[in-house]
Amino acid sequence: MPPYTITYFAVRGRCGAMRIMLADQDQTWKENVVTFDDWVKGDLKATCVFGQLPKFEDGDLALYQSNAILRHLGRNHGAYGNDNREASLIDMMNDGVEDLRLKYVKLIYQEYDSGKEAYIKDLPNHLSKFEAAMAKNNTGFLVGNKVSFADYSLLDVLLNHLVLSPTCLDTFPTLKSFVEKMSARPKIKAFLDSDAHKQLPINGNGKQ
Ligand code: GTB
Repeated sequence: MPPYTITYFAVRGRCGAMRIMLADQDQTWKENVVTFDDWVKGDLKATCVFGQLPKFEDGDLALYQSNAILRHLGRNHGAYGNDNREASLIDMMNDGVEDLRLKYVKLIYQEYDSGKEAYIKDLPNHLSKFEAAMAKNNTGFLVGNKVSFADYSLLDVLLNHLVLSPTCLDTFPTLKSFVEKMSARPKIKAFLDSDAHKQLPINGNGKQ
């Protein structure tokens, strides 16, 4: 029986990064898919610490909040830097990824039709920060010399942005190379090519 269970809606959404990470770390996990009809009944919501999904179970440990889950997996699988200094920098970079993810989620769920053009125009101002940090580190990862949970989260966010704006990385060679190399890691490639991944919409409202 797999040690991990993800309880979430039938979307990539806030589980995209953790699924990529679990695949790359050669982990198996169980998917407990919640339909919107079941969710609105409220019973499951009432049991969730913040009234939201995803819920992640590692044995008898139940976790909520997608970034806490990524950190937990980072600790479990050696993807949280080589020392405390790197761990702090990884936290910082992951918070930067979260800021971009929140802007993206706001666009998708609140202002897609009216805001898409302006969002794409402003996107280089955000991507340039990751380009600079990644180029400065010069290892192909955000921090240090090995993959961290922040890299998986950045990969997930960039893949989503490439669907929104297929040319958005054309002026960011370091990020473009990062996406290509990360996506070509054999276990990530197999996951991204899988029906389990491809059949899930990115977001819950059909916009992408
Ligand atoms: N900070 C939390 C985290 O990072 O885990 C945010 C979690 C969150 O926003 N959860 C949303 C949720 O539980 C789902 S992600 N919403 C239900 C509620 O609040 O009652 C976004 C989302 C929205 C809708 C669908 N859908 O309809 O399928 C899927 C995903």
